[in-house]
Amino acid sequence: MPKKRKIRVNFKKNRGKRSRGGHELRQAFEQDNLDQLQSNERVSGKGELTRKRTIIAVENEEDGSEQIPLDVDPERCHIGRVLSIVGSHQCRVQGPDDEVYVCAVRQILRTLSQNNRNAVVAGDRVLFEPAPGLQGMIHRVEPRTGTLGRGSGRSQQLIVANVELAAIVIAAVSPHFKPSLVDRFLISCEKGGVKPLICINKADLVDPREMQPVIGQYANLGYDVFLISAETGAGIDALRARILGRQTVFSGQSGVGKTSLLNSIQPGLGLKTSGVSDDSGKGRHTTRTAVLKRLENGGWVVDTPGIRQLRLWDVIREEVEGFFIEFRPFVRYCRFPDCLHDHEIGCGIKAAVAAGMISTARYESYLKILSDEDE
Ligand SMILES: Nc1nc2c(ncn2[C@@H]2O[C@H](COP(=O)(O)OP(=O)(O)OP(=O)(O)O)[C@@H](O)[C@H]2O)c(=O)[nH]1
Ligand SMILES: [Mg+2]
Ligand SMILES: [Zn+2]
Repeated sequence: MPKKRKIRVNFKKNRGKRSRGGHELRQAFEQDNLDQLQSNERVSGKGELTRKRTIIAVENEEDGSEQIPLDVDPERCHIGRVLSIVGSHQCRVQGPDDEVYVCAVRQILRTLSQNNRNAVVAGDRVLFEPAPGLQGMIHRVEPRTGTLGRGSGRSQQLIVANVELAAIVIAAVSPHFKPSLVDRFLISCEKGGVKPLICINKADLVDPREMQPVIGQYANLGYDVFLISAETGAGIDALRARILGRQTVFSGQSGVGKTSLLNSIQPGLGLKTSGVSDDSGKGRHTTRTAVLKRLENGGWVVDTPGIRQLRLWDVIREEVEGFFIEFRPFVRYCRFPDCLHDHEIGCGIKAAVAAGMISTARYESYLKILSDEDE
């Protein structure tokens, strides 16, 4: 039996305000709410008029998301894909007619999401009601699969939804490669049900042999590794073939060349790029929001803003070892069943590191994640 939850929501708090666009749809929508309001107004004990209505949300058993009844005729709606979020209240949605609609989000969807920022995210499939002038209103967000998220304050922030692959991009030279950032990405991918690909860009700036230890480390763990150059095009064909017909998010530090890679994979995307600033060796945060682009031979790619650090969400200390697959055979040699492989004596993991059977870089990265420390 799907779980049901009654939600009391405030009735259109902003009802009195003039909507900026003021288009017909919004007016019709507000009129509907006014009609329902008559039967929902109550005087509370304090003598104030409270305007609330009860909505029954039904939980989706698969992903725990909640669905609420539509108060619009589904015939008037279309299914679209969220290309990007614009400001705090709107998004660009590609409709079935390939037009791009600037849509607002129904207030109840914001109320439902624990974190308003996740009410609608890039990559979402949504039911929206189009309005004149390529505008629209989003009434429902379809259940999400394949998400990439991070901790932000006291909640999770979803970077993108409905992707199958995540290209974790690092640079062979600058900006400096942070192993624990990559390992955090790998964990976030596993939690979100996304398959990671490791992309080492700027291969033109190094002797490929120098990259062998990093390539070997991730390849041995079973991950696909690509040594590529957006500049010369080396390795791009193989990466393009791998993501053909798939939904792939490109993520990593600022300045590693995510956007350059996408322009190289599909010349003509024309996404904006810029250099790494000399003084700090850091990127310039050229890409500001996640943007979906359709590949001409099938599939979608998502360019995302560079991130400095990735706080994991919903991972407790005891769980971290489970994401380091190469630790598994050695855990049973730990003296204490609850060993965190940190300061404990008689630790099978530390013995394996000392014997060269687990890479020191991965073990150090494990310790950093365990103590929630950055690079
Ligand atoms: N030598 C070399 N430079 C590259 C390569 N790929 C990208 N660059 C340069 O690296 C700089 C940053 O590239 P971007 O594509 O803007 O990096 P980004 O990862 O999208 O950065 P953000 O949008 O800030 O997150 C630019 O100056 C690019 O020209 C490459 O393969 N080789
Ligand atoms: Mg970029
Ligand atoms: Zn141990």
